Formats: sequence, structure tokens, C-alpha cells
Amino acid sequence: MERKAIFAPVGEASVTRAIVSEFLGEFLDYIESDVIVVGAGPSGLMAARDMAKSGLKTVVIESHNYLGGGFWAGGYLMNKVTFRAPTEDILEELSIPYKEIEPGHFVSDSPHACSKLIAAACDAGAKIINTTRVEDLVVREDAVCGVVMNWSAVSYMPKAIGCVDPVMLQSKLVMDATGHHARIVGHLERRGILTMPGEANMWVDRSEDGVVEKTGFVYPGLLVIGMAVATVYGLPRMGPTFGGMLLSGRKAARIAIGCIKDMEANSAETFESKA
Ligand code: 48H
Repeated sequence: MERKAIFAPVGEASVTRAIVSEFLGEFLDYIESDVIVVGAGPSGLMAARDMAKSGLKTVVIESHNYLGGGFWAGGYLMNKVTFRAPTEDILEELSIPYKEIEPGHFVSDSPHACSKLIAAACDAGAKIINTTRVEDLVVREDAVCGVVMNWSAVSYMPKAIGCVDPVMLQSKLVMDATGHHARIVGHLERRGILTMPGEANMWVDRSEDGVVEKTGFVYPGLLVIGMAVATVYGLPRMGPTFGGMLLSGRKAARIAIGCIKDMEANSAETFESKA
């Protein structure tokens, strides 16, 4: 009896060709972009979503295979995340279900909240490059204008065979959204350009306001956002409450959108004055 197939007839070569050609085509397109966000935790994803939604060409680079950073795990390996008002506006906007447990204090399932945020960033058009680690910055005329990156797997290879040179992506702006370690600002610190005091002890009430207030440029072309802000400015940590991360991402996106508009207006002016 003739076997009736359920799926369309597609061969092995077609599967490989689809993956390689799609990946490389998009990769080539994103070698130059408006903004590179390093780190796909809550702050980076929120910023990427808002920037992509406003039309900026946005790339997110994440060293892990999975996206979401500390947003999956909640606190104490219990998969719930909390938020303080006024973050419920963002939860509503992203259709993240939540429960008010006391006035101004909300709780959500972290897998649900995190997957909604990832989907929102992708739906808005942010391009994700995962399993890739940013290991340095491109700096020209005292301004950051790109990143140096390599497959994360290279850093796990034995030294004898792990000598693989990185590649570079260019962008108008870069965001350090790498969390507690502020890895990207760290590349300026190790060259003596600035010093980071490191995050201070836990103080929920103080920390999130401080992180949002200080979110912004730390060096020309480089913004610091999310938990990295606490490390760069010596602000207290806040534990597993995430409103500050989402509002920091949103603020960074607003700054980047304004800044790139100004850059475009200036270059149009220069072009007109030359014409
Ligand atoms: C590519 C990299 C690199 C690199 C790191 O830690 P995250 O979740 O960061 P935030 O700031 O969005 O959120 C912080 C929050 O999760 C948290 O830890 C809180 C609120 N803590 C409070 C407290 O008191 O403890 O995500 C950062 C992401 C991760 O996914 C890393 O893998 C990634 O950045 N990353 N990606 N190149 N060099 N370094």
C-alpha cells in the first residue's frame, strides 16, 4: 500500500540551505544598524522592543542560547516576578497577566512575563543574535560606534584550539544591558577611561528610582541600562523586582530614538549646506 505522507516533501539539502542562506542574509544586513543592545535580559529586551517599534534598526546580542537573563528565574528559584507601580502600565501594554497583592505591588509568572517580553521585542522587529558574546567595543574619535564579538562557544574551547579572532558590527549607538557585571562598560574601565564603584547593598525603595534616573549615556555612543546602571554608579540592588529594569529599558529607548533623530537631522543639514 502506498504511504500517504503527512508533511510536504522537503529534503536535507533544502533544510540546510534554508538555515544558512536566511541566517547569512540577515547577518549581512545587520552588520550596520542604528543600535546594538548587548544583553537580552528584561532591560535590553524592553529597550529593543520600543526602539524597533519606533523604526530603529535594532540588534540584540546575547551570550546565552536562551533570552531573558534573570527574568525567568524570579527569586530564590521560585518562578514569580514582582513589579511596583507604575509598571502595571507596561504589563498591560504587553498583555502580561498580573495580580495586585497589595496597593502598588504586583506579581506575575516569570515564564509568562518573560516569554511575552521576548515575543514583543521580536514582533516589533528587533533582530536577535544569540550564543554570541560581545568581548570589546569599537571606539573611534572618543565615541563608541560598534562591538567586537565572537561565538560564545569559542570562550569555552581549550586554549590550544580556541584562538579564533572575532568579528565586528557597526552601529550609531550601543547599550550595555549585561546586568550585574556591566561587562561592556567594563571594557572602558580596563583601559582606565572610567571607574565603576560596583553595586551597593540591597535597598528596594531606593534602588529602582536610582537605576531609572541614571539610565543614559555613560560615554559618547554608549548607554548603560538595567542592573548595569547600579554597578556603574554604585547604586543599591533591588532583588527580584523588575519594574526598574523595564522602565530603564523604556527610558534608554526614548533617549536613543531622540539621539538618532538628531543625528539624522544634522547629517541632512550638512548634506543640504554642501549641496
Ligand atoms: C552578550 C551578555 C554579555 C556579553 C552578559 O542580568 P540580566 O537579566 O540584566 P538586566 O539588567 O536586564 O536585568 C537584571 C535582572 O535580571 C536582575 O538580575 C535583578 C533585577 N537583580 C536584582 C538583584 O538585587 O539581584 O540580563 C543580562 C543579559 C544576560 O542574558 C547575559 O547572558 C547577557 O546579558 N550578557 N551578552 N555579550 N558580553 N554579558
